[in-house]
Amino acid sequence: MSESRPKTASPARRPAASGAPARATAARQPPKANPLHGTSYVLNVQYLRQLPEDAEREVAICGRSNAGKSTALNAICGQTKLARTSKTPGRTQHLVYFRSGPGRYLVDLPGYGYAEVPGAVRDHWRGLIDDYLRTREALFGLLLIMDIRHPLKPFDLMMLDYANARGLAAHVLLSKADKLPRGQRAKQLLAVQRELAGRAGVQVLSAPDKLGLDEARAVLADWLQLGGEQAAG
Ligand SMILES: Nc1nc2c(ncn2[C@@H]2O[C@H](COP(=O)(O)OP(=O)(O)OP(=O)(O)O)[C@@H](O)[C@H]2O)c(=O)[nH]1
Ligand SMILES: [Mg+2]
Repeated sequence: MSESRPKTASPARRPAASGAPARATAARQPPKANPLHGTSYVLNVQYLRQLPEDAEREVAICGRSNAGKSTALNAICGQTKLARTSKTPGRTQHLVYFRSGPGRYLVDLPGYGYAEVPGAVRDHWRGLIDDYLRTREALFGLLLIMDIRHPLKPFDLMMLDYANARGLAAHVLLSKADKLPRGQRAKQLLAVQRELAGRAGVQVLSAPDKLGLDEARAVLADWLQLGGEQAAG
């Protein structure tokens, strides 16, 4: 009689051989799962009518131009080329949609406050972002990125006011933390936490130093209701 194991069964899924030493099995444990790891690019939205219709929950990543939004998104998702990053402010020019699970999206917004972009383009972005923030029902929370050296600018405070008024969750990433010595980093974190007084979560983040990534992942996984095991497919 032939063996009944399906042809697709992979060796990795077979139960461990009964005589295998316990320590060898423990050593093969995978690193802590990143619930955002399966995030993939979906589309660039230039007009609200293009927004995905199956969205149940989404998180918008916002902040001033060049604050490190796209870099943070890549680092949090554990990928290098998911969102485009650039030394030139104004790189992200649409609402860029990424899918982290069924009906779950991360949205990379164009940076606000960038003066060099031609007026007509900037007006279009502004209108698009304003309309999106005002009307998008699936929007659950804002991930607000601020350069740790220049936090809490008027636009940032406006976004937080907006999030609080609309009842959206808000979490602040103080980005580029590697640009400050440790002591100043901690001081800046405390100052921003005090200033916001519980209106938003606040943490530091450095993409090159992989600092604060697990903390940010936990917030997003919670907001988007992603389990560690959940696939993006
Ligand atoms: N040292 C350091 N540089 C960073 C970090 N995050 C971003 N940068 C740099 O900052 C610049 C801007 O990063 P982006 O991620 O493109 O910024 P953005 O906010 O998406 O910019 P726009 O889309 O133009 O609004 C790039 O040169 C990045 O390499 C960080 O954690 N540490
Ligand atoms: Mg960007």
